[in-house]
Amino acid sequence: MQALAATTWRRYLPALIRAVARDMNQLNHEASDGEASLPHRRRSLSPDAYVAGVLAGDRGVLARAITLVESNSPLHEAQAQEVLRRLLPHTGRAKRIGITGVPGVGKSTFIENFGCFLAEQGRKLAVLTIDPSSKRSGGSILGDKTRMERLSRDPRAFIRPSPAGDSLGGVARRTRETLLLCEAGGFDTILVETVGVGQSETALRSMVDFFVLLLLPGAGDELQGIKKGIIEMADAVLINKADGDNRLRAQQARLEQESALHCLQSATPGWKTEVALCSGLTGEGVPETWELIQRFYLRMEPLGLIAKRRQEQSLEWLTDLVRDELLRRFYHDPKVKTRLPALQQALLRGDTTAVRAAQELLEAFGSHL
Ligand SMILES: Nc1nc2c(ncn2[C@@H]2O[C@H](COP(=O)(O)OP(=O)(O)OP(=O)(O)O)[C@@H](O)[C@H]2O)c(=O)[nH]1
Ligand SMILES: [Mg+2]
Repeated sequence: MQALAATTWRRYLPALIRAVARDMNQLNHEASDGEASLPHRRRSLSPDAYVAGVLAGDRGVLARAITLVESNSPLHEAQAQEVLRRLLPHTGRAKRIGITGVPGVGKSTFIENFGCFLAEQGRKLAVLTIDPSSKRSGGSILGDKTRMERLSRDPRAFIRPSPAGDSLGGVARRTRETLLLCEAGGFDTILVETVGVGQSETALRSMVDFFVLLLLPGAGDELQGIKKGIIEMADAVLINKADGDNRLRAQQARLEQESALHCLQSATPGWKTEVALCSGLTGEGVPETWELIQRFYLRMEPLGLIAKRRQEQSLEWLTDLVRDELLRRFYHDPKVKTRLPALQQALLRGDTTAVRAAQELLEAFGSHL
């Protein structure tokens, strides 16, 4: 019996050691990429150390710098802004690509395949998400990573899910800053993904150069929650899952989308939005998607149109930040808070007009500015 146990051990021990080593490796990987799950264990770094580490391509420091920009503490915010300001001269060199589509359209599967293809092409890839509903727990990080298993194990790729517990404005701001940190960290391709069900596509459009909309074949635009506005934002429409029995339906959907696009204004002046077929599952259409994106840059970059778009986006961002902060201050103002319920009631009773009520609130707010 003992001899049997010893033989069994001898046989399985190497496999067991390999499995434990693999898990430890994975844990280390998680710990460095998913820094936010361990925010209190380490001493904080100085701005110099953040800047030097990010520029040296140290992923652990990059992950910690992202955690810093995600922090809500005023002390961290001041530090984060200092780090970002110093890193700004090293940003702007990546291709910024946005990907959207309804839940289940195959975004994660596509990004896994597309990302691995890009890594094989020698590109350094960061994948970010804008998802205001996400819960930053070990579970969700693992969930994202299991859906992009191959990519998350590739040392050339860096995957960072959305911070949780924030408004869309908060998540979008942090994703923008994370994008800049990744560029300073040497990533030359940034994919930002969002679920296309609400306002987050607009936030995404305003931070990327090229915007990809994934559609399902034969699901009908209404079913996919696709509004004209979203199609108008796209630089490429990919009919995904164009494999197996879906092929014919996908070709049909492509024709329909092409004719619909004829009547719409293109998202980027000088670029005709293209419709193509692809399958994130089989990888068909993935190299062609990359060719399409490269063609876009080849056409737009020499004309200065990418730089122009980014400048417009920066100005838009400034306006958004001021508007969001003013709104926040307005609704937190004690005088506004006291008067608002009575004015709302008066408005509903017909005792005042919306314009007068707004004037009174703004006067109350302005009286002690
Ligand atoms: N046949 C086929 N199935 C696919 C393809 N891509 C994804 N799927 C399947 O579709 C389902 C959803 O895929 P995901 O990649 O998780 O979709 P998603 O858009 O990331 O979904 P959310 O994260 O929920 O928004 C999974 O069961 C995939 O296996 C494809 O190209 N072809
Ligand atoms: Mg997904």
